[in-house]
Amino acid sequence: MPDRVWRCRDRTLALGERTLVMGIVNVTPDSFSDGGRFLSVDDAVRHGARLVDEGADVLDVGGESTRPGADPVDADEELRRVIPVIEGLSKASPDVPVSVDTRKPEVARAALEAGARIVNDVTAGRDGAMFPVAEASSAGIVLMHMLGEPQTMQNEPRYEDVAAEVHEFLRERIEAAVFAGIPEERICIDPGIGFGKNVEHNLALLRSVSALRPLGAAVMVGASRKGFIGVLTGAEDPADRLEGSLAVSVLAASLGADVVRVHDVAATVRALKVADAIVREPSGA
Ligand code: PMM
Repeated sequence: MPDRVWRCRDRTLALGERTLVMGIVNVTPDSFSDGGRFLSVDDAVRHGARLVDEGADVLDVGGESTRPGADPVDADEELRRVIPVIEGLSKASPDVPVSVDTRKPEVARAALEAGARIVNDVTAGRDGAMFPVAEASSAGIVLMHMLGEPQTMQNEPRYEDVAAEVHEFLRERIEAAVFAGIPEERICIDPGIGFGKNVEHNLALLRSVSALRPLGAAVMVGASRKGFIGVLTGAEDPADRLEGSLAVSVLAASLGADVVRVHDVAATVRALKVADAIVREPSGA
């Protein structure tokens, strides 16, 4: 038996045995690293199915870019982008939980009706209607830290102690979700790498991933192809940030992350097979 689980409607993901991989399916014209590549429904569903073949444990479908400076998208447009893709993926890969990356409760509700099993909310339930939607459907929920709004979050973000402040925020959001009736076993927390953070903030948060574990929820890290990797490696094109992204996934695994959210699933799964073999205790040992 796994020591902990993440419950997402009728699916229970075992935690602690190996690091789970959430594959990214962005259906946006402007996402920072793969925006515009998967705009047709068929293409997006094919891409998601390929990520499943490559070993993705979860697929995350997003229709609103949250890259720094991105303009908000209205609910109708977001629904038009994500619902057919979620329906297609739920049919093509019924065993793999689909997550909807949205901060709008009405989009989350429709996505859950279309077959999604997880709500990935980059605002951690800032809209008060989000928790009731997740509660009513027994969906899994990801609560992520973001400082401010995507349009302005990278304008000189400031913290006294970034790790302490982000951890306290996530602790408070878990408490709020539990108060709204969502059991801890359905919650995953995420420090929100790149969301209102400079390079030093991101590095401090990554160093302190293990401190998130005692909060009780599953822990996710999403750093794939992000800007700080470009700064550290000189890779301006996000597609050239694979090695840096793998370094983060491997270190996140060794620091106790349960899930990594990535674009490059095949390479990440291979890297994690080795990392997990080193850092995870074999069961029964
Ligand atoms: N990053 C992005 C979007 N959604 N969700 C979670 N939980 N964690 C993240 O780090 C995160 C996210 C932005 O990256 P993308 O544009 O490549 O999807």
